[in-house]
Amino acid sequence: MQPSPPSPPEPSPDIYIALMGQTGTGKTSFIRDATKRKDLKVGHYLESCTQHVEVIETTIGDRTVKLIDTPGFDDSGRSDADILETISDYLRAAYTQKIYLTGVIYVQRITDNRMQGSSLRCLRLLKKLCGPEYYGNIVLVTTMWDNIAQKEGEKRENNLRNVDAYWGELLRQGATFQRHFPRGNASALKVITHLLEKTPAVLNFQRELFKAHGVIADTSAGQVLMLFYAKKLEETQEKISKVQKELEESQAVMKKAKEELEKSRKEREALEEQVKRERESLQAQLKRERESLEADVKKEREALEAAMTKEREALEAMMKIEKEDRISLEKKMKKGEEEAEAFKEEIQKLRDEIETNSGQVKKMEAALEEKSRGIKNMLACPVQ
Ligand SMILES: Nc1nc2c(ncn2[C@@H]2O[C@H](COP(=O)(O)OP(=O)(O)OP(=O)(O)O)[C@@H](O)[C@H]2O)c(=O)[nH]1
Ligand SMILES: [Mg+2]
Repeated sequence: MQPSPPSPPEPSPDIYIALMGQTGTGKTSFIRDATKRKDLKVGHYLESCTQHVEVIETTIGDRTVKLIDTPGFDDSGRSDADILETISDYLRAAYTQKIYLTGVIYVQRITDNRMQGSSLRCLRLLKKLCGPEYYGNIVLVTTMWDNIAQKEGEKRENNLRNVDAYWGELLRQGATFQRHFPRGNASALKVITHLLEKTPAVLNFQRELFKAHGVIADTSAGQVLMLFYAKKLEETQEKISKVQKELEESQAVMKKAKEELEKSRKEREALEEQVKRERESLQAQLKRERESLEADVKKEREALEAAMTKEREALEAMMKIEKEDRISLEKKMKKGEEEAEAFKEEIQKLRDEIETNSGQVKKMEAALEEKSRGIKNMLACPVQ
């Protein structure tokens, strides 16, 4: 059943102050500084830390202050719609329990050198969540001053103050800003003390949510996100169409490549078949040639062997004849030698005879000489 709208604010004795902003801006750290509670978990590096709405109670003077820590927007692991839903659950419950926020502390890093889409969206959400009537209850707190040169920080702060879409409009309609610097209890308490003066009020979002029967999309904060998601959807759809077109183009390219692949596969198969056939025919031809060559070789070897046998036999016959010839020659030579020896002896004998004969001839010549001389002498002497 829809709860009846709460009657005009009856300030609860406790002070409720919500901290909002992007993830990692230092909301929980601010509460730690304000309450000196070291047990509160803060994030490390870029990871988001606070996941649920958490209420941390502290006492300032004689007042009980309940600081509402909220999960930061622009969380890489959760959508802004999811975060808004988490915050809206708390705000709805608070509204039905007649709990009104005395203030909203919007935390922002001074080190963010430009207001990107997410920072702007977050500021837009803040405006829609609070509504212009509530701007006076907002404090814009900047953190991380220890991470920036003073001059650069001041430049950025001025830029935030002077641009309507940033802080300009909020400041003109009652919001204030403060540096959380030097970082610590004093600076945090200064912000909270400032808000203690404020009158608790219903947020625009709580009112709208009540009217919209809890449908966030029907609230102006919801609309900010709807617009963002619609734009994102449009961008995504554009990307999808682009990708779709690229996909179709690459599908066409792939189809063509597939056809060409199929064609070359068929060509390769035909070629392989042809190669196979040629190889088989070549192998058969080779086999035939080898067999014929082997037969030729066999034939030639046999013929050669036969010729060799024949030649060997002829040689052997020749050698036999030669041997016989040699033996006969040797015999003849021996006989010749013997005959020569006998001839030699004959000659010697004849020589001896000649010698003997020549001696006798000489003697006969000498006797003849003697005789001739006697004759001559007889002839020469006058006959008396
Ligand atoms: N140097 C510096 N670091 C800070 C400052 N404030 C916060 N931090 C660091 O910033 C990181 C994030 O701080 P958190 O307090 O967890 O931020 P958060 O806004 O609660 O983040 P979510 O819970 O994710 O939304 C932590 O490591 C803090 O120590 C500051 O003023 N200066
Ligand atoms: Mg936190």
